[in-house]
Amino acid sequence: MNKQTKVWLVLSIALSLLALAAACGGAKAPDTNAPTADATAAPYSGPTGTVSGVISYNGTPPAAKKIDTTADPVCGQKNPNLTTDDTMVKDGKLANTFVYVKEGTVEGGKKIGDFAWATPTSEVQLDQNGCHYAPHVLGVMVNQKLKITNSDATQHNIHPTPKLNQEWNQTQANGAPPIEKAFTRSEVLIPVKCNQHPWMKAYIGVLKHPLFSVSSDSGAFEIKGVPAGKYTVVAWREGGANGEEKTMEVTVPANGAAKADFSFGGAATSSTKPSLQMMPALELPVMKH
Ligand SMILES: [Cu+2]
Repeated sequence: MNKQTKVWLVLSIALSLLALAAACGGAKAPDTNAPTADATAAPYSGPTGTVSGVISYNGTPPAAKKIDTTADPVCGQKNPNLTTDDTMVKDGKLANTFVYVKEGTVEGGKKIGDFAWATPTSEVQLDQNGCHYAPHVLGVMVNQKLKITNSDATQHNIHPTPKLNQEWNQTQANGAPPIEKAFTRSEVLIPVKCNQHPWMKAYIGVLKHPLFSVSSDSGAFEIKGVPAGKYTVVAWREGGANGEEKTMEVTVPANGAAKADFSFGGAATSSTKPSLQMMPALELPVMKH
């Protein structure tokens, strides 16, 4: 055996031992079930802009109907003028429209889902007051805490009916402590009913990013902190079996603003399509904390 052969022999034995040590637990085998984007996902740190607009309602909105509350006198006592709240229009502007960034490309070519979006530590509140859900339409991030309170002297039974998340219903008596829940998957939107009062309705949009908003009583909405880029923005409102949605392409400039005015109602419904409620809004990697 010459000197060169000896060196090779020693080297290959050393390498074999190293490989063996790694296989025996020194190095961890890659977890094939882990979302691939998770390992590299970092928070977005580039320039952002806003998406804002006003939601209009064309034509005469359906008149609010008085709700018969005789089934629960407590509701009638506290809220004698309880009316339907599915179409809230003031001066031609529509409230309770859920607007969100659905998909698109961040400047530089990445997607919204390539970034890690931290779950807010703040909770979102859903109150039952006057046998009515307030707010009527709301958004939360995946795994963000939803705090449900009962401000009424009667019992409610909160019952979300999701298609992608876990369904549950829970009784909340007068004076009972808040119920805290969270949704683990993105879903736009989850209808919420009350098993005690059939007229009570709320809608919860669940997203893996914070780029959503709900139009106010004046129809206005604003989504802040949108990474500069090009996106499809969706406006959803309740109505029909699964709601009604409209989409718009917007370009968000760095440190600038993009306008996204939508209109519903009236004759201008040709571009309206039924919302595919079972479709996840945007699948982003699951974030670890
Ligand atoms: Cu109720």
